[in-house]
Amino acid sequence: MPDSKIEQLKNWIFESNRIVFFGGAGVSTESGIPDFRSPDGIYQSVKKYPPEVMLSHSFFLEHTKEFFEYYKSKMIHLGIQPNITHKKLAQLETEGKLLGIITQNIDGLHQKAGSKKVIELHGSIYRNYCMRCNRFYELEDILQKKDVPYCSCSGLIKPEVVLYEEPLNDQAIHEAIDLIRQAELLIIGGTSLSVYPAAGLIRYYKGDQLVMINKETTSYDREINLLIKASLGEIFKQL
Ligand code: CNA
Repeated sequence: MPDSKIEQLKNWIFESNRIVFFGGAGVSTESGIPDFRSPDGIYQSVKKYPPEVMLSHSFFLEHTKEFFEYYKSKMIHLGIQPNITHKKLAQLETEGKLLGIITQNIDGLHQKAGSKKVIELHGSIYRNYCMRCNRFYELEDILQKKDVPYCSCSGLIKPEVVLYEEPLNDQAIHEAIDLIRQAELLIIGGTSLSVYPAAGLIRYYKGDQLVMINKETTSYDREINLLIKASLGEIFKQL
């Protein structure tokens, strides 16, 4: 990684107090949570159906037991800790430089690292609701219930995670657009930018300090002002 790229990024971060971070599953791989599309990602481990099917709304309703088996084994990782990227981003917010984080992740690690303004485009494993009476359940409640989790009212409990075929939460979209529009420096990291409409939100950025830190190429690479093809941990430990 050329030093000039790191220096450029450091300068932009030093000069700005309107930084926004837009991230995906690659932010958490260095904490030990596999992403979808890396060579060792979840896509490679699936035999029967791809994640888009297993984690879809119709599969949840029609094959609820199989859905929860898959969901619990692939999407829930206990005892995982934030890594250097989560921590540095939290620190930048504390220093008044970072306006907020927009994440496609559902793992809650940004909040665990101390970040306050986190827009979770795809929800969180930590929030679960009965589909009948709307009662709230913790993640532990879901894990304690064998197979399919049911509420005391006998309604089905659904994780507040945006499944394939489901729309994003309106408020999350509006907050994300608002944040991106305010950004002077937008850092995108650890995302293949292939899941829509989330990926399309970066189109709302109109500045000229668009940074991408990703291990692999994405279809947006040509539009990036500062493209850093590396692991996030390697870069963030130098910031
Ligand atoms: P993705 O499509 O799997 O892409 C991840 C991208 O990150 C790839 O381009 C990788 O090359 C890159 N990458 C992986 N590790 C690193 C690293 N250490 N440093 C830099 N780049 C890295 O994941 P997206 O987030 O783009 O796809 C969106 C899906 C994945 C969302 O709906 C998520 O909910 C879903 N997901 C979330 C989690 C999580 O919450 N931790 C885990 C797995 C999947």
